[in-house]
Amino acid sequence: MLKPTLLLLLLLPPFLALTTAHPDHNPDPPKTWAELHLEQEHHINNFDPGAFFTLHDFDSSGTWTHDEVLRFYGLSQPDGTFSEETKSHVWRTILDSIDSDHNDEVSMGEFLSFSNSGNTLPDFGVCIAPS
Ligand SMILES: [Ca+2]
Ligand SMILES: [Ca+2]
Repeated sequence: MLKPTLLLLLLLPPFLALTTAHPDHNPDPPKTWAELHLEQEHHINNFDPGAFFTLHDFDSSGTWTHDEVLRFYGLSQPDGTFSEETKSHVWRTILDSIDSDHNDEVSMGEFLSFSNSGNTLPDFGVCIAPS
């Protein structure tokens, strides 16, 4: 049987690692674009695909359309910051990877099966939109 002090020593290292870690140092695997987006834009720290979908279905239609996807990627500024080519590339990439029934919209079911297969939304390097 272990003595209490030995037990404490065995438990100590992970505890120390947690408490002494520098706040800016993140030992977790790199976050996905969607996780970062939720944190930075919506202050939500636990990624949930269903919640993510609903949050960005701006008109509550049950699907993501071209405009909604461009909007949450921060590409919908009217000032011409992003070229039509970039926008179309983003939209085609999303459709190609998620729109399994090819109706040019992304449904909640399509996004959930995309996420549940271990896929994450691509980072196009165009976000995060300035607040
Ligand atoms: Ca919608
Ligand atoms: Ca679809």
